[in-house]
Amino acid sequence: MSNLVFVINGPNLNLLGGREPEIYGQTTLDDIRQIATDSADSAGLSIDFRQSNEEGALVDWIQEASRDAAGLIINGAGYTHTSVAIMDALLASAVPVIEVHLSNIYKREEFRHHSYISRAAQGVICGFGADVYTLAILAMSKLLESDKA
Ligand code: CA2
Repeated sequence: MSNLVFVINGPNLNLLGGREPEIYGQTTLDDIRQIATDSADSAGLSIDFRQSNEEGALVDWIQEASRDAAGLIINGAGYTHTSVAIMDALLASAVPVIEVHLSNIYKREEFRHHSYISRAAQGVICGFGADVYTLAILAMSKLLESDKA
């Protein structure tokens, strides 16, 4: 089985490190890419880290991950709370899915408490800032190890 894990990021996460640092911190998406790459190296995984502001691109990438990768980590950003299309793509996916959010979505506005992605996810990690990506990679490596057994 391949050791490739897709890490897919949704809309506006390209703005990280600029506005709203009180919610999302000062880490940029490029910093997170580096953190995730280092964590994957330590776990013996390789990652393909992507971001798009477009729902259709995210759906295409989920389908690509299902064909080509061993697992998928996703921060759907705003689409988490709205997108049936992303949920359907994830439900059709053959690989394990872990959902991440930088902020604790349950401590925020009511509309952020519902996630379409969670229906298709093995687990959800939120509220620990950029560390959620490291935690998700660790969780994914354990999942993939147990799948091999
Ligand atoms: O906490 C997260 O990771 C979120 O997925 C981030 C989304 C939000 O809609 C979700 O409810 C929770 C928002 C991403 C927008 O990121 C920005 C970063 C800097 C400045 C403005 C937006």
